[in-house]
Amino acid sequence: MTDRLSDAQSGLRLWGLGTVRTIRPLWALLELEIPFTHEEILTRTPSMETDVYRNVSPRQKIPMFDDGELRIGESAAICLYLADRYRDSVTLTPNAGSAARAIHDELCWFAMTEMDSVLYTIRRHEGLPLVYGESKVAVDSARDYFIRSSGEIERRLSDGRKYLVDSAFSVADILVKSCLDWASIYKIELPEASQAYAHRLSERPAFQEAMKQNFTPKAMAALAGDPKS
Ligand SMILES: N[C@@H](CCC(=O)N[C@@H](CS)C(=O)NCC(=O)O)C(=O)O
Repeated sequence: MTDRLSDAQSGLRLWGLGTVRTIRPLWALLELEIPFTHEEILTRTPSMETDVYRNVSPRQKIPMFDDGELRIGESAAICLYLADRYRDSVTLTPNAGSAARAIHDELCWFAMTEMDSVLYTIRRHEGLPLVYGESKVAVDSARDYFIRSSGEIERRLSDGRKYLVDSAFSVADILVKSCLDWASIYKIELPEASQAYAHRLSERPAFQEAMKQNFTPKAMAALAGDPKS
């Protein structure tokens, strides 16, 4: 990216692409069918190091998101904000205060703290040894822990439901599906209902478009550690 920001058609701007975390808000935006500007910030490349991006994300992380004066990070928080703020024609969260919302939010927290953070242990101690140190013990125990977490998702899906909450696609599905896909990249075998669920969600047009926009050839090269290509 250059220091010149692209012209926003709306006040909505998503910063970052190319990772499991960035696909979450991108997928939510595409489900909601709202226009936004997408800035190509790629992790561990010089695009993270510009003054512009340091100003956007002093903690130097993607994704980040702007809506006018509002600027937030954290992929799950961005998805929840989008779902609550832009729920005119498409609904991605149950109503606040409902039992369905409580279960929904439970699953969102579960995805982030019992799935995402565990997978990030594998990423750090197997995929980024020069930055975080290599640790087979940490990686092996994270893999076991993830298998235990995925058992909880399997239990919830065992009655044959299509989506995790209330027969409707939601942010919880975005977060959990992204973690299941991430686990598959690490060759963690998913139980049967979880596999079928992840496959079903892959058929959503917004997911397929998000995959295309998120995992561009340049982003894939950056992920593989070759930011120059
Ligand atoms: N919990 C954050 C994690 C954000 C995160 O760690 N992003 C990674 C890319 S997936 C990143 O920016 N890494 C750069 C770094 O840690 O230096 C979220 O879900 O948004």
